[in-house]
Amino acid sequence: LHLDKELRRAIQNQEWELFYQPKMDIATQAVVGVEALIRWRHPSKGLLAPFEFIDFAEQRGLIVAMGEWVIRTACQQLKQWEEMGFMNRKIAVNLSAVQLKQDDFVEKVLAIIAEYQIAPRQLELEVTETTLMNNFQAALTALKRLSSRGIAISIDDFGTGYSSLSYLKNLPVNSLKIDRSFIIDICQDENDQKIVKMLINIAHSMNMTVIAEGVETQSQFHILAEYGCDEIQGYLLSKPVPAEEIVKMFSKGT
Ligand code: G
Ligand code: G
Ligand code: MN
Ligand code: NA
Repeated sequence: LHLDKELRRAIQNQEWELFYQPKMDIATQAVVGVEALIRWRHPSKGLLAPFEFIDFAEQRGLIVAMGEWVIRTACQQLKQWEEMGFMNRKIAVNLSAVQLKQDDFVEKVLAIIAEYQIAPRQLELEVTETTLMNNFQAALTALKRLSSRGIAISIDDFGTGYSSLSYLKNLPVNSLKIDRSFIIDICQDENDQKIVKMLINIAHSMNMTVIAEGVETQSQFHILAEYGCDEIQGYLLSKPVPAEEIVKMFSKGT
């Protein structure tokens, strides 16, 4: 009950901040985009991570307003980066199943990118297999419409949910994010090596790009480069940081 009241106040006062974690293109070694990760700047408890409030916000439906704020703020940020000379960067936002089920979700996203004049390809929506399973038909319909307008769709935490391969077959997916549980031991574990190679091959054969999550070491980076992985994300590059820190990682004109 307490958290409910606090979250409603947080929505009123917009006590949110977006942190960003860079994604690097392996071939060019340029930071090509970021994943937006929400934080709650709580007036007395300090900066709260998503695990402390996302599930609750979903249960109460508050995730809808919060999620719209995330998409709007991400688009504002893209505009701001362009004004600073950093063109064509991409921001990925995480979606909740509750958002995808809203009848007006697609219209809202399209209205926001039109308002900020964002090229649809600059906005990427990350959905997990669990999110998709929650209401597959609604998710499929919404994602197909967004994809047909050019917005990029990626499957987050790939390989940890159910029926992963049927999602690839039926959904308009642009990229797969390989879950960090397959990356953590990739230098030693032959099974992880085989799985990651297989995922990269199947994704490429279906014209999808592959992002490895949770890359923490140079050795992991090298093995992923050797396998032909497209992008990496993880502490090797940076933990999630405020927007000002990300700008230092961009290079102009690329
Ligand atoms: O660093 P981190 O603790 O931020 O992220 C934890 C989890 O919170 C991630 O798995 C991510 O999917 C989720 N998350 C972060 N930001 C958002 C958001 O804006 N919306 C939703 N639905 N989930 C988010
Ligand atoms: O959306 P997703 O579930 O992938 O959320 C990303 C989460 O993973 C965030 O909580 C982020 O802080 C965390 N994370 C990002 N990079 C790394 C990493 O290299 N190692 C570990 N252990 N966690 C990471
Ligand atoms: Mn994610
Ligand atoms: Na993830």
